[in-house]
Amino acid sequence: MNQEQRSLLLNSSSRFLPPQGVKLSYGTSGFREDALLLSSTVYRVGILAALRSLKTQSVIGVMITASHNQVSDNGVKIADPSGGMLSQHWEPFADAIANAPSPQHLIQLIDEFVDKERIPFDGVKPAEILLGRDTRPSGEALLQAAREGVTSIVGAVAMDMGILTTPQLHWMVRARNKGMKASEQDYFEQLSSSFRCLMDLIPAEKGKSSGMNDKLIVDGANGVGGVKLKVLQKLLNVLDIEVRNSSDDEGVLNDGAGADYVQKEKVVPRAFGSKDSGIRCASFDGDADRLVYFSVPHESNSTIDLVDGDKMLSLFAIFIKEQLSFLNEKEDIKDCHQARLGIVQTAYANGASTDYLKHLGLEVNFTPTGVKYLHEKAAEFDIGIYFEANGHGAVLFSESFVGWLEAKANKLSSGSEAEKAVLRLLAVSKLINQAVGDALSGLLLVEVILQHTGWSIHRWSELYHDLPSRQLKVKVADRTAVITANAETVVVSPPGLQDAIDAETAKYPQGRCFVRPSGTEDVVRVYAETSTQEATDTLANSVAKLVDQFLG
Ligand code: NG1
Ligand code: ZN
Repeated sequence: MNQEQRSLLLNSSSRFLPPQGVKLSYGTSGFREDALLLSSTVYRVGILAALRSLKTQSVIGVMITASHNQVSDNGVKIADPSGGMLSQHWEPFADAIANAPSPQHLIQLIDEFVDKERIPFDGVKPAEILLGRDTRPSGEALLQAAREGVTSIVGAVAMDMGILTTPQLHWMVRARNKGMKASEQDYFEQLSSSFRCLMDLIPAEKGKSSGMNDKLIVDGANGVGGVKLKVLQKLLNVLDIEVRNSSDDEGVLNDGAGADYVQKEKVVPRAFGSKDSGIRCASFDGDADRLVYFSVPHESNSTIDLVDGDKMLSLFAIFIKEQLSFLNEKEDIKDCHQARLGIVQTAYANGASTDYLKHLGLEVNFTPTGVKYLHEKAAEFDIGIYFEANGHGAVLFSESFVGWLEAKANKLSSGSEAEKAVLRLLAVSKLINQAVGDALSGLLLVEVILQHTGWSIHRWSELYHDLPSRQLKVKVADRTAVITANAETVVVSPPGLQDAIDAETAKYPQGRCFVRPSGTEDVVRVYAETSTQEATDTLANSVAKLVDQFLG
């Protein structure tokens, strides 16, 4: 770095001093904290984004959001050139600069990293960063901090893309780097045109004959998703959707609403109740990268029948598998046998879903929690479907497979089953956000598949029965003391804890239980599954006590 660059950094970083006594960590999905503590972190992530853009000579994204966390929190994460998460190889640098105690330390770290990574400053394209934020009140000021971080790198340009869902920002970064149209309007048009294409390909005898309740009610978590869904709905003009808990309502972001609440508590979000019984309902999280469906049983006021990410994965897998089978039937396109369909889950996937998917003859893989791991694994297949039980997931198509489909589309006889299957698969590859899990695109795919199969939400929910499960959070002195292995299913440290968990779990038939430190909250999470809800709750509580004894 030259003198001009150094003094620019020194000047601006002295206006963003880090909070005292807080250790920040990039975590499962960026930095998250009380918003009041975050301005120096966000400013520094702005610097990191500009360096990443110089290094990759591509557009980089910075998203200001804390997803499902309470409204007083906020967070920041980076979208890499592909639209995916920041390369894990840069995470230690993110941690180091976020925690640098003074501007001098910060500049020294940057200097060393620039040398180590050979980040080019001269004679290269200047850094270009897209900034987005969700609806949190702290977002605007934090976005300014990010902008100051970006522009403290000489020549770097920051563009404020405004209030967006997290997946929209990731989509824009990916589209920009592919030289495609990348505005918010382009996003909406891609989703709506591929959705329409799938609707037009629904077999005549299916569709409306299902008797499924046509109306869909969506809980927007009082975040950004409900607002954007209303825009999309106007473009589509075919779906009957009522949006509740949209941020222009009275409610507080994620407070008693949203996908995280609905999935973990298994109760209706606010503004829903017995009046909605039997109707198909869905819930977004605060930044609309998660989606779950649910229905309210007739006899219920608050409990729900949850249709989680695992069941969404199963629905998508059935549909994709069916399309691939249409291709395989056709003699002249037998080469499609090589199309590899892979499923990716985490330890939080309900055991019944894994059994069901395996029973369908699908290859099921496991990774640690966190989209970065799931996405990376799914990208190894021609079509990779990944979902977390909490509703974050996507259907990824490899570029070579999309190329193969495009070539086939031109050759197959018009109106044949094989041609329709190819066109459906191509439409899914455009409808589903290829950068990151996206509640808006996921919702459209669910809606069109339900119409395609003629299934109601109840028929869908009956694909298999979830094993009773329970998730608990335990506050401990230092959650980083918990170290896990085997896709987070085994605790390696503190010693003795895993043996104690095993001894407890062995008391229950079909018992499964694991603990891991959260990457987004200051807690250790406990997950338990057995054959009855009562036993599951007892197991989860006993293991939570063990965690407290070992780490409290
Ligand atoms: P942590 O807090 O690391 O468990 C949570 C979710 C993840 C993922 C991230 C990112 C659970 C159990 N964990 O991570 O699956 O979605 O948030 O938002 O739901
Ligand atoms: Zn989210």
